[in-house]
Amino acid sequence: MSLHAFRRAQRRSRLRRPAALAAVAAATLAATLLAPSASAGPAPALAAAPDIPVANVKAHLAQLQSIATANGGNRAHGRAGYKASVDYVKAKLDAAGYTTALKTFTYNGATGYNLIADWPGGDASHTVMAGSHLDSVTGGPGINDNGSGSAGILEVALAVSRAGLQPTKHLRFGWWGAEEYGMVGSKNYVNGLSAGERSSIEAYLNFDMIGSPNPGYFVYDDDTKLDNLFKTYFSGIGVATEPETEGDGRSDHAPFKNAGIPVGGLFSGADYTKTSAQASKWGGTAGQAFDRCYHASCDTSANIDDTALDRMSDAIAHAVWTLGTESAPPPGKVFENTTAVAIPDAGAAVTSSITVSGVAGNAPAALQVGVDIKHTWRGDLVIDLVAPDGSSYRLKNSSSNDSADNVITTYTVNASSEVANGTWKLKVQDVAAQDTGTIAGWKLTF
Ligand code: DTR
Ligand code: CA
Ligand code: ZN
Ligand code: ZN
Repeated sequence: MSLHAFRRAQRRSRLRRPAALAAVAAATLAATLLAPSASAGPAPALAAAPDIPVANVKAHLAQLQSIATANGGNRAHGRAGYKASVDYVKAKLDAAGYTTALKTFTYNGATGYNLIADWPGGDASHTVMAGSHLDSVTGGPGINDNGSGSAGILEVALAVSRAGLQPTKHLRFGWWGAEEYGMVGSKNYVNGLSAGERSSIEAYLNFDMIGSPNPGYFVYDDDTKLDNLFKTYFSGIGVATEPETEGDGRSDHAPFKNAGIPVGGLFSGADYTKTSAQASKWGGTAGQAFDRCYHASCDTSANIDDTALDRMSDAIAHAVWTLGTESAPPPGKVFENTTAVAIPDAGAAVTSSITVSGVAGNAPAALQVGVDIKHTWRGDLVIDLVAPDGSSYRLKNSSSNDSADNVITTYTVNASSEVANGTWKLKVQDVAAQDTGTIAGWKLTF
């Protein structure tokens, strides 16, 4: 192996996620699927979200528990219990009037499944999405992790149907496969989105563990608007919350965030220990994990706190109703350049220009800069926005350990001190040897 290839292999191997995966056993019983309940006839859309009956959520969990029990004790990727779980959720949604799609992928020699359900109607260019991973670990039924999130969003989706909700925005729900192996299903979904499909998803809400037996109330802190939406809801019902700060890469919101999509979500805690300060505000047991059965065989339907599951499910409904019925913002003026520009490896900066006209006054304080750069090892890249008067705004610094490919995202720039009309430039420089790429296109939205 040449030094060049060795260096590249070394750089790449440094960040690989160890994935010692058990062989997939095949012997299973066919799970008996319940006849899906007939959804109530359409009712007038409700202004505010309805209460989500926690008994309904627990009934879904009972079904997932039965499926695991009938299939070797788990609902893991590549096992019959996972596919039976998908079939159960899909049947409920089909009966409730959703447009469902089963998207397959392969991981570790086994077929994985993502289930996507679209509620017909709403402006598809403004899509609000809620998702949960449906797979368990191989070592248990995964009722809290993550039957709870899966059942919570399922019941909210069914409540949308029961209400005959006619949202201004398009509602989409997703159940992910193989999260436990590194967000494999959700990464596959996001990577399969076109630039237009990506930019149409204006919020992705993730729910992974929402019924922990010694619960906390954690709100993802990745996006101010979505963060505040949940914090305000919980303070309205007198429940204190804390930011979820365990790290962005811990669940299926990560691929969406990496693609520049605003993300939010809720979490009731896993293997970390509840402090006495947390116990004083939330109840439960200090010095004990939020979920002592995390990734264990005891993560059964008995491993759920009903109050947490109820509150979290109601919060999900509140978010879906609120975001889904917001009036869509007036479309901004978009200027785009889709001429490819090659980026020389470890070479001089290159630019791509957009001439803006017909926009009065200065650029906005939240100028949207959509970037589509195809480039392996994106850590090599430094990216700047250059205003017509030559002022430069740093969008991305280089990084020695960002091994991911491509920069496909939307930056928000406070360009309010710049006159809008004139020629704007996207300036890109590859500052490290070996990997190369191209500016595929970029756009400005005023
Ligand atoms: N990684 C998730 C559980 C998990 C652990 N920390 C967080 C933070 C935010 C969401 C989820 C999690 C799993 O094991 O599925
Ligand atoms: Ca409820
Ligand atoms: Zn897990
Ligand atoms: Zn999980």
